[in-house]
Amino acid sequence: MNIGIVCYPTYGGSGVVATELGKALALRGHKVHFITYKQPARLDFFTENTFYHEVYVSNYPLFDFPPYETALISHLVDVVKFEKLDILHVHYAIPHASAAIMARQILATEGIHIPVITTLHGTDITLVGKDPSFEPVVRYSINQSDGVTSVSESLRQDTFTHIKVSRDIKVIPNFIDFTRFSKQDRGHFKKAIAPNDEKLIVHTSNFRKVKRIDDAVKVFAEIVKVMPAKLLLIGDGPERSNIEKLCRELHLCNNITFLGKQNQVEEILSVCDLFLMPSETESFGLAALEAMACELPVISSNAGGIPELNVSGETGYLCEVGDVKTMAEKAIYILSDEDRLLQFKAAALARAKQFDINEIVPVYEAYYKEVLEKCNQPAL
Ligand code: GMT
Repeated sequence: MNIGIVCYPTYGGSGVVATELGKALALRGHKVHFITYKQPARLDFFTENTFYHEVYVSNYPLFDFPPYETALISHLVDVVKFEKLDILHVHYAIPHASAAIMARQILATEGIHIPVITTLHGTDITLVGKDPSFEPVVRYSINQSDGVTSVSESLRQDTFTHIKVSRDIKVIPNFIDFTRFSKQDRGHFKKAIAPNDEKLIVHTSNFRKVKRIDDAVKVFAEIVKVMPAKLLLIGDGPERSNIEKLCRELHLCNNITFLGKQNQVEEILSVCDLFLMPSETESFGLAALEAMACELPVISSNAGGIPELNVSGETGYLCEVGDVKTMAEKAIYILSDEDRLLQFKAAALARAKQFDINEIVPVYEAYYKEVLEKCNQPAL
């Protein structure tokens, strides 16, 4: 198949899923065209069968807001036509779904029919999408897509509740590539960060309010009262300075390290003992899956789709959003007994294996075929 993928090329989970899916499809022999404004972060080396088309938005003094969506639509029309794409798969509804629908309409006037699949990732529904300034366009473009997937059952239900769409949505969960995410021997690194064999707690995110990183720091503040421990914070974003301030106020600067954005996050996860995800809302929790693949138990909130991944009492614990006290108690329970910790680590890995990329990518492939057949296009 000749597949067009539209996504955010940055570090966000939706861009990661889109890029890893595209790379996996390319390895399975499909031609995959990424159409974005910047080279996707994880498209970091040449892979056979992958192509990158940059969307350029020309600047004109009249534009206070450069019209990215219009430029994207024009580029989609161009790429679909000249690369003879069979299907367009857009990740994150805003503005990718409406752009693809508009491109499909333009192409139809030229007798070219391109099916559009929209994958919903989370905040495109739960935070941004339901905002009245976006909601009518989001609903229209979801309803008009030829196929729609969501990354969890929880997000599927949220889409019905918040956006009131009237169509079927297929759940295809996030996935993990074990050739990259698995526990690696990084003893020297562990020694450097935790010279006195401190327990290593880790959190990775894009440092947005929705991640409740202050809760992660407060949970850690309780842990460090009862055992030697360090907290590694990976990622960057608007909340970083607030969190740094909180660490200073709690006199925890010597125990907390801000590592910023990291490309080889699996190397760091490999030396850690526990992952924290106290998010306000989380459609799936890809960062937790990456941690579990590296054998980390997860203390998380029970928001959104996290319970579809983290099994409370087995792979970690689910707690109410904001319940720092219980999160800390459960973390200490897991960390204070070495055998128990090993048991949770093994269970986390076993659960992660249920989301192996090799199991999930064929589900996307089958869905492409189903949508192509529904649109009366030959499934190639
Ligand atoms: O908020 C983020 O972490 C980024 C966001 C995105 O769309 O880039 O992530 C969402 O998509 C991921 C991949 O499907 C999910 O695993 C995350 O749970 C989801 N984030 C939220 O729902 C807050």
